[in-house]
Amino acid sequence: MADDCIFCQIAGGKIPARVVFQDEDVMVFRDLTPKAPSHLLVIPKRHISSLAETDDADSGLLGKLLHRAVETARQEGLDKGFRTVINTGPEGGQTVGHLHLHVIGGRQMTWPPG
Ligand code: DGP
Repeated sequence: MADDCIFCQIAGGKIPARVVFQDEDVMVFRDLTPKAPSHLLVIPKRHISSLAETDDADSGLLGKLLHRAVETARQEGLDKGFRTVINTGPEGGQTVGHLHLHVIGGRQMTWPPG
């Protein structure tokens, strides 16, 4: 847990969020500033600052996060499709320094995202 990390604080129940799923390793909650009708964030409860900070030992956890993204999309009824995004580092557009996977859907997505 990183004391100054907003997602660690959400994972620890210290600040509120609209949580839709959690188990011992993973939490899913609604994005504060949704970019589509469904916009959720899948995070590891353990502090990992970005995808670039993961290694082989994290393979199981990364698989769990991806699987949870699929389950989240199912729960949201995104049967026509959805987008998963992991922004990494400043040039990747990452603004919160705790690994998170966006699950976005409920409208037509365009490519490239900009
Ligand atoms: P990124 O740019 O990939 O680092 O996305 C960070 C996302 O986190 C952004 O879409 C807004 C969301 N966010 C930031 N602060 C909070 C918060 O306090 N609560 C929730 N639910 N979402 C947040």
